[in-house]
Amino acid sequence: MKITSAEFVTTAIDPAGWPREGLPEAAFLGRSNVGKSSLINCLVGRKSLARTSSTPGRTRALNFFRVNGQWMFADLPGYGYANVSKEMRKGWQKLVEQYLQERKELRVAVLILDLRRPAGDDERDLIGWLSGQGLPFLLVATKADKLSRSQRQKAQAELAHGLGTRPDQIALFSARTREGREELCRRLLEGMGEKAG
Ligand SMILES: Nc1nc2c(ncn2[C@@H]2O[C@H](COP(=O)(O)OP(=O)(O)OP(=O)(O)O)[C@@H](O)[C@H]2O)c(=O)[nH]1
Ligand SMILES: [Mg+2]
Repeated sequence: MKITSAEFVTTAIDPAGWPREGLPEAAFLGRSNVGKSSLINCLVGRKSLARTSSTPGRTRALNFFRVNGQWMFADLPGYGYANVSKEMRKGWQKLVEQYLQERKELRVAVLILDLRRPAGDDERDLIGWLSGQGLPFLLVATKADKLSRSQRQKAQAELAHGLGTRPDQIALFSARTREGREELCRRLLEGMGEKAG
């Protein structure tokens, strides 16, 4: 199964704004500016479906995209951006936690990491929390293009160590070179209950 179409559905600031089409859904989450929107654009083969920005914290609401008329992708706001007030941070956290807890259509979460940055408490907490919820999740380290082959392996091992996972549980990805795209598509669609083919 290939991704052949994708369209923006809606932006939601609370549950009342979530789409009600009942399509199986994948959520993309991770630290602010890690490359969530770029990864979605790369997966669906569109340059600017999900908005990207060099200003961290750009995505402040949930954005939903219908893919192949069959699935929904949710681009979640980034967490952990230092330069915002406590109030704003709480608002984001609430938005994301509520979504992850209450969204019935959610089949799989994609936790996006920066291959060059060690995992922090935010990432460990999130993984612990997703595991606790029993929600399947994929770990993806993006911006792989910024490292050489030998640097990558080391970075992947370090990231895995910091997360308490095996290195091979972290898929390498680059929105710039599209490396890792096919593999992620396959695992993602599998996660949503679609046989890869
Ligand atoms: N070299 C490289 N740059 C990337 C890659 N992915 C994203 N970027 C850059 O990283 C910056 C942030 O990307 P976004 O996709 O907007 O990140 P985001 O996680 O959606 O950010 P927020 O919505 O603000 O949380 C942009 O300048 C992108 O061009 C990648 O794979 N390689
Ligand atoms: Mg974004």
